[in-house]
Amino acid sequence: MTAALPYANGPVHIGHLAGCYLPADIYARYLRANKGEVLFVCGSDEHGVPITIKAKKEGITPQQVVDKYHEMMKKAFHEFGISFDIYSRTSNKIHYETASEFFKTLYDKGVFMEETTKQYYDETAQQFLADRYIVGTCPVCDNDKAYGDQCEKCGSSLNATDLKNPHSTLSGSIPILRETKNWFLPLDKLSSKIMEYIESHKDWKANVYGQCKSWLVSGDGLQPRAMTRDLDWGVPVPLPNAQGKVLYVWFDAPIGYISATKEYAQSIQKPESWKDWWQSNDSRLIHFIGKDNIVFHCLIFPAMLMEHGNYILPDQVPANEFLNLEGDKISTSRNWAVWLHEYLTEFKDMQDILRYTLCSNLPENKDNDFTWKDFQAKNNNELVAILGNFINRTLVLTHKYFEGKVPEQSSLHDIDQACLNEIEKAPARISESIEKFKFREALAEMMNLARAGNKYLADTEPWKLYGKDNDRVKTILHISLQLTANLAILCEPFLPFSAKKIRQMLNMESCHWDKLNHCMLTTGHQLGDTSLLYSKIEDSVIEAQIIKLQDSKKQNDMAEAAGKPVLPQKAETSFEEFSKMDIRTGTIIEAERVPKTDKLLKLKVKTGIDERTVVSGIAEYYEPEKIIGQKVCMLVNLAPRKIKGIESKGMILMAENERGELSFVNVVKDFSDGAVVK
Ligand code: B3M
Ligand code: ZN
Repeated sequence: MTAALPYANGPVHIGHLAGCYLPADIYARYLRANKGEVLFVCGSDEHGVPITIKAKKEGITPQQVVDKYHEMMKKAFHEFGISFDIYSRTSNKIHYETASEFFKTLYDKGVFMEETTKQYYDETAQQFLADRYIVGTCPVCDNDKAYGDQCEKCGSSLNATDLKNPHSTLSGSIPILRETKNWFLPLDKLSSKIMEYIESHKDWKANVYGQCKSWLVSGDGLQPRAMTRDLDWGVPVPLPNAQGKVLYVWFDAPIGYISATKEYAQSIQKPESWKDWWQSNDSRLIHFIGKDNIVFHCLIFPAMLMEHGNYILPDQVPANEFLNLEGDKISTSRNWAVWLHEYLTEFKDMQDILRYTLCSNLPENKDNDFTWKDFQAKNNNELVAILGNFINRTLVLTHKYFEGKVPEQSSLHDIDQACLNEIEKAPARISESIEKFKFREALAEMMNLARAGNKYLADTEPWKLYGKDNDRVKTILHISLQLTANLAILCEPFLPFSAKKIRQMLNMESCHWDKLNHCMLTTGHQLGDTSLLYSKIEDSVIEAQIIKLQDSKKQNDMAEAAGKPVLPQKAETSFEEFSKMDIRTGTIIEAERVPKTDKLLKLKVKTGIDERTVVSGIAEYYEPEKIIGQKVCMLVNLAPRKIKGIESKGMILMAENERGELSFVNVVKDFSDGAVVK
């Protein structure tokens, strides 16, 4: 199992977690508890233009950038309980060797086309502009911030020369084309093989399979793609006469999965055992990624593996869509994110609450939203009120009545039997969902078991029976404890920190899911000490986070406005043209919203000439009640227009700033209506 290697150019945020690391971790933990043999690898992606751009921005070397962020990400993942068997990095010696060897093998087999082509070159910066060094308009979707290798909006994989209006991100200048030699993977020729491979994976998630198919068949189909770059940061091309050239980051990065496995194999003193994972037919390769990485994992990497010949191919690629934050796209550059390392310090020992909120909102089939209010609600209404409440009541009552020893079960009522049935059915239900990569559904099934427990206690009310029917109390708590024991195991993939705590409170070991049943704890078993699993999150905590986000939005808007040039002057006009405009001062005397619109107000204005109706698009900035009596300037001889069925005669003049905010324009002296503006 792999999770996408994150670029070591910034810290991890919740979008990354929801995109692939959390689902991958749930799956890995599930497999370990069920199937036994799993290796979960990841590491930092330390090459490519994102790293060198960051280095330039921070005024440090690329190596310093990757050293900093590699350590930071590794630590944050670990503290969040992402259970990689190894977290490696692509600047490792073993990775250089593996990637070079892989390239050489393809080269020796004659897979590459060696071609001299024209590539963009920045004359100011004196370098070729690979990938993210160049931005322009996507030929597919018209996004004007597409990169030289990919459009992040529509997901198309691009060559820099496909972009319209290309310009250099280094100097802003318009690049020129200059000849250079590179090695291309002829995806066009491999297209039918790739198609056959994709066709054999109709079991993939619809979003993944659909994207792959559309790339294969739309437009001109797959095109040859350069696997080398004219750059000085990366794995050097292992050929003579290739000075100043490195492997394309998307060539070397997926090979990073293989080198990470090698590093792991060495660390357990079985250096050859990496082959058991990568070159053996009884192994299964699963890539967890975000949707922007689909093309590389489903088409290009498999093509590389096929052409190499000695590797198994990805069997599943459960890619997720994107997670938004408070309704807005998460953005590193705009600091619109919840950063994992910050969360971990601000919410000490609360990893599972974030894991729970993210898991229940995973963007499995479509983009989804994270909000702090929802985070609070998930904690207070679900973790505290259901899971925590059930377990706490069960344990506290057992300590209170039976000195913390599992009481014995006697004859069963229907309600007990129903509860035992729920316990029996839960593992299969959860497994089934996890195996289909439906983690939200799986989490809901796990919580349904806790809900069943909560309801069982509420219905049987053992606290009312104590002293009257102690056998009954014993049976009820016996069953509740068995349910708790099952939850301790079943919640582990989702909530590993809670699972550990529950096991400690129950004083029990972990076990495989096939050992689960309703007799996990023997009668008389001594429980450990009890403490609360979760506590309520107060409004003030959530408000502080929302304010933090709003602050970063304000800072961004200000920075954006400061950096935004004012609109250039319009083309020349004549006094004669201008004189045709009859602009007068006036006063708003009535104002109301135009029904079913967000922007429009219907105004009545005294113009000095008459009183007339004007429809004005200012409702986002002015409330109708507050503008009665407002002095305005108005173009009175504009041809009347019908807007939403209302005849509008004239136009109120407004000033608009760089953020699109509107302000009235009026005359500073107290002139009466009808004064001419000229
Ligand atoms: N580093 C892209 C990303 O972080 C890339 C993934 C590599 S996986 C082999 O989105
Ligand atoms: Zn696009």
